[in-house]
Amino acid sequence: MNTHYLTTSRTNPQFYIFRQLFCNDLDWEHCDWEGIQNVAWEDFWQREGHEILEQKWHKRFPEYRDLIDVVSSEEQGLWQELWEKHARDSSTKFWYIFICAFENYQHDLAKSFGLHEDKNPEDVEEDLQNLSLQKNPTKSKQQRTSKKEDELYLTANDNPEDCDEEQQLRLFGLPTAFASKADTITRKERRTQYKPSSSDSEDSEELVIMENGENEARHVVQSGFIKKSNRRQRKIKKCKAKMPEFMQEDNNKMVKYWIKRFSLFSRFDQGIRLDRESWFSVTPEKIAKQTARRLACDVIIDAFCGCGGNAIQFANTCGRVIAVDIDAKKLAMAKHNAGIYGVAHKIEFINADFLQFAATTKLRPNVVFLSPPWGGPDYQKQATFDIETSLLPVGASNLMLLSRRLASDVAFFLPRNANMKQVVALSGAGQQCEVEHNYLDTRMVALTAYYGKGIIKPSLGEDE
Ligand code: MGP
Ligand code: SAH
Repeated sequence: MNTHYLTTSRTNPQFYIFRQLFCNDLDWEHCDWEGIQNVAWEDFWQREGHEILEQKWHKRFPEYRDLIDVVSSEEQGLWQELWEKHARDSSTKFWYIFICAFENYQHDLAKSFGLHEDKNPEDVEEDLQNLSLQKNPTKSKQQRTSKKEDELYLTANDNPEDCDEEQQLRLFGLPTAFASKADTITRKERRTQYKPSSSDSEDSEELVIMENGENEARHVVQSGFIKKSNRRQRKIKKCKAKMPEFMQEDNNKMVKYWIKRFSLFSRFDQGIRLDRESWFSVTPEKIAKQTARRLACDVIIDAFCGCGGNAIQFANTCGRVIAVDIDAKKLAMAKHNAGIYGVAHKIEFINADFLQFAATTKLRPNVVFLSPPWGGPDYQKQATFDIETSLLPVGASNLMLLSRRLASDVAFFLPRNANMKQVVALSGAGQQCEVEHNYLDTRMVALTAYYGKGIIKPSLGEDE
């Protein structure tokens, strides 16, 4: 298919995680969808809600900082009311985006288990309505009925600040009379008091509209199909002018990675170094942080550390990080990048083939983390990615066997289209694994599978 959809890409996307325990095939009927959804929303809003509210507030009312100390107490009360409304409205907007991600999660999961979910776009919309949301009036009936299976993927323009007020309201399926919008949505009340999160310091709000010929079907932006434009060409040209020379070849293929550079490393501008392979392999910072929170321990081995996306975050949560890579140049970059995050001294960099290293080392870490090569961006060409035949340097079972020689707790970073039956089978007979599906905005980036009693979290509802 050669149609082109435009996608909006933000450099500081929202990060949603849907997690679930598996011990065999997906039992769709007995999945606790509501529980998964609630936990994921709570988790997201606690992690990012405070920062989102603050950012949007200061953007909307830049005068607030100067005024608040000098206004009368009566005016302070009005500001307080305005803040509360802002918090309510913002959580409503982000709830909507979250729901799109959750719908996509269900769809992605069914697909990765080989289940054919016969939902058409109308059903998906109906589900959204059942979650007490209104239909999005910007999508025409024709658009809805002409979508192919893959295009069920829901996206939302999640940067309301970039639209005018009326556009925003339409986008979220809300009436355009401002005062009544919060009342229209009868979703469950959500908490709007959060712990501040230690999120990325830079938030370049650069919004770039780009065309993606390879994955067009997954990138349908609800606001519509936009024709190729000179504007787009100009933006790409502007981007390319800033990119390192080695990224300029390849007919614009590397532009999308450049655009998301701050999502890969929030400190990108402080001199982060990446080679070509690492540009498309590095784990985005928000995901790496989450994995590091989950795998906090005394000693961890990052078996395929590349330019350090994961290793840097492990250094913040683990006592000792052993970072292995077969490519000495990447290791040097990883060390340099770790210096930018002030954690180089906490990481031991080992230039080795992990297969040999694992077979011979006397080290016994608490956890082994595996993020092997998936064969480049072409991994997406397989409808279902075979983790036994397509991972490098060897299949998943072999990597698991080698890793389990070192530790019983092993985590695997895998493609979003990984065959889930194979992912679950890696647990071993009668054992469980926990899988986190990682979404940046409404799109799944990849999944993280956890094996071993020491790192699996109890299932929803059980005590943690
Ligand atoms: P992607 O699919 O290339 O990016 O990789 P995106 O933006 O989802 O692609 P699009 O074409 O759909 O727009 C998604 C993420 O997977 C990357 O950010 C990396 O973290 C991870 N990743 C991709 N590859 C090819 C590899 C790989 O070979 N090894 C590892 N460990 N991670 C990879
Ligand atoms: N998680 C990393 C990216 C890993 S990409 C990050 O976030 O930055 C996969 C890495 O595996 C590449 O850097 C590649 O050099 C390395 N690699 C490939 N074969 C290997 C092997 N046999 N042993 C160790 N590393 C290997």
